[in-house]
Amino acid sequence: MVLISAQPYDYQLPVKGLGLLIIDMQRDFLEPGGFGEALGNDISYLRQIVPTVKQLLQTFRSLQLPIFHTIEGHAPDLSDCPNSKRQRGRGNLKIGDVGAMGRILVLGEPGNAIIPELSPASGEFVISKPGKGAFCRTNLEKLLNEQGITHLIITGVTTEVCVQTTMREANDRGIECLLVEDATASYFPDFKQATLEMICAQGAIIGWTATAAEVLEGLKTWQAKLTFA
Ligand code: TIU
Repeated sequence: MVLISAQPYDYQLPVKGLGLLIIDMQRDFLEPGGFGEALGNDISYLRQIVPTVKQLLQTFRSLQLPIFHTIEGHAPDLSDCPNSKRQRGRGNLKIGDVGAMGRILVLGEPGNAIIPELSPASGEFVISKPGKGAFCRTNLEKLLNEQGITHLIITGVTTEVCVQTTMREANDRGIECLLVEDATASYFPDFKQATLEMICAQGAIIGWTATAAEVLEGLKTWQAKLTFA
């Protein structure tokens, strides 16, 4: 049995069925002129996690484990964007308006791309999603089933919006989820902290949290066990 030292108690790694989920590390949220900034947010908090997410991405690649990237975005005709979502924020720029990186939160626009540091490699899955949760109107559930995924290590932005919503959706589908504390970020540090605490409260009601170092340590042991099994 291989364990990751985690909150609220150790997370057990499976022999098979582990995947990495990277949520919405796209220019819209992390770069100036995108949706995040249009909503009045300070994007600098989000940039801080990039090296840590990259380290996890490279580790999962080296272990040849499945990797899933999500992108929040809408069809160019906005047919998948509820008017309620479009009207929120009351910023200068709404979803679909032309911003510094093309149309805000529209699929295929320059701002909708995953940041270059974390660009998906061939063989990795990219799921575009119209909602905050990655299971809403996507094929993610089918894809995870096809890949035999039972356990997800989760990273990305923002902690209390798309990450938490997705983790709750995954948990309800029976997936054992661990959110990496220093590989997720919010525009609001207090919201991030509260999210980490509420996820693992009540004996891991939604799942586990651990640092990237704890996850990497667990994966090292996991690899060694499999190699010599
Ligand atoms: N605004 C905000 O905090 N987040 C989003 O709109 N989407 C995601 O969290 N990806």
